[in-house]
Amino acid sequence: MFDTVIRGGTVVTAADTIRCDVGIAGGVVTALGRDLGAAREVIDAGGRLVMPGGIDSHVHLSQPSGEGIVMADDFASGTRSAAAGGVTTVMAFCMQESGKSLRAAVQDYHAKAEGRCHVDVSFHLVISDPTEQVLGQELPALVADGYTSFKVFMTYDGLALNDMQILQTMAVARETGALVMVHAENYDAIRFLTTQLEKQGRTAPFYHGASRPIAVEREATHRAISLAELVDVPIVVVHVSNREAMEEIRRAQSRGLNILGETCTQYLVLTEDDMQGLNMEGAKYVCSPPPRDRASQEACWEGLQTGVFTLFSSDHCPFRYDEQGKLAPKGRTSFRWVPNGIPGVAARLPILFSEGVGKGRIDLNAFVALTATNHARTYGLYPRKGTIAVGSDADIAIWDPERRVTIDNASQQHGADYTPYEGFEVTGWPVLTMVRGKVVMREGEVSASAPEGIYLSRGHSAHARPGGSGRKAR
Ligand code: DUC
Ligand code: ZN
Ligand code: ZN
Repeated sequence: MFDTVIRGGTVVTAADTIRCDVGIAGGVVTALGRDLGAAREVIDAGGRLVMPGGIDSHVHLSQPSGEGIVMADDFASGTRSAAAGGVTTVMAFCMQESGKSLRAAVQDYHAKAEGRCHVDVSFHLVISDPTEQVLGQELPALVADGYTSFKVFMTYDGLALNDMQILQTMAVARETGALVMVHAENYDAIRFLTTQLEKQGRTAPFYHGASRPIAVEREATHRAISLAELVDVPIVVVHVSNREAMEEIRRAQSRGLNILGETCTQYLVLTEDDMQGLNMEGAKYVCSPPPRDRASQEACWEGLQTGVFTLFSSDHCPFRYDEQGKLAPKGRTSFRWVPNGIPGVAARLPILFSEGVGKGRIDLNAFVALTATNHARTYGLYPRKGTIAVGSDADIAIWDPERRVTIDNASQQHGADYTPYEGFEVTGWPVLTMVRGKVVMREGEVSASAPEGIYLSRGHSAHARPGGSGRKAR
């Protein structure tokens, strides 16, 4: 007897598209087949797609964001939004604050997440202060404990690491088999351009983009790749926004380097023109790197289609459009102070489905790979997560591929008071989200019962191993 059978749907994985039932017991998939037997609950999926729940490996929740600024989502609201959008696992950044220990940050984040998550969660570590103690003791111990990925920033006051620090951090990743994610923008170039723009009185949010043009991202991407090559480690260049950075990654890959690329929803469907004439309201679109132009959108699609980018994420980093967020008093004096980031964990899958699968840019199997399977492989969760197979967690999203929805803020169910995708029309929508066999969202209603999401300790990335694997296996 199954706990649940999902009957009559089309099951899609990164590899296959098959008409079959899914049998679930004890929170895992126990059978795939035709006319599966009795179950306590039967879910009719006739005419629907049955896909692995989305994994969003790039999400910011409850992150310290500067004086007086509060992130709009904590683990409760952020994971509610994830469930609404067909996502069953989110990987959030656990931010080390300068001068503090990494272990303390991890404990802090567990306290924030514990008992509050509607979907499963895991943490990447953000290394902002790579002291000897952090690199020599804390980080190796944390990797051994299942925190197998960390992010370094090449820009931002209080976060930017210099090249020496990045090399030292990458060396620890090499030794321990962890995966380094890189925010690639040139810090000094941004500071120089920001100062110039301010001198010219160009302080409105619109000028945020001009303070970090494509060359800023391209140069840092090239440098990050070079540093990784020197150390012989794989890296993920995250949130890539344009052709030049994409081609740096492509070139590295064609040279046999193990460089991974990620792009995000905003780089496919937003442009800098969305901020034209908006004055302060342009702050709603301020994120880094900034969305660019139509040609950049095409380049990001090309990256997804050709395998240069294997990860498609939201970079959900939500702030309210009020004085605790985008309109913080300092932020009104210059774009320099506007918190960077936009919400999008619930919009990611419908937008990629509609614009990608619906418009013939990618097929269904690529959709699953880009939104679930590759994230699980890259960050050490596969095959428990990221597929529908016997023995895998029953993390499933059921989609109505024909449903037409105009995205609005209410549909996102996040803590922000706006969505940058307001009015965007999609065809295809997740109608049920299941985490480890439990339905957490049905027809937009996120379950009101106590959240049962758990923390996931992770293994090594499929792309990394202790001792260096900066070159792709031949
Ligand atoms: N980097 C992120 O990864 N998210 C939001 C802002 C940023 O700079
Ligand atoms: Zn970043
Ligand atoms: Zn981010």
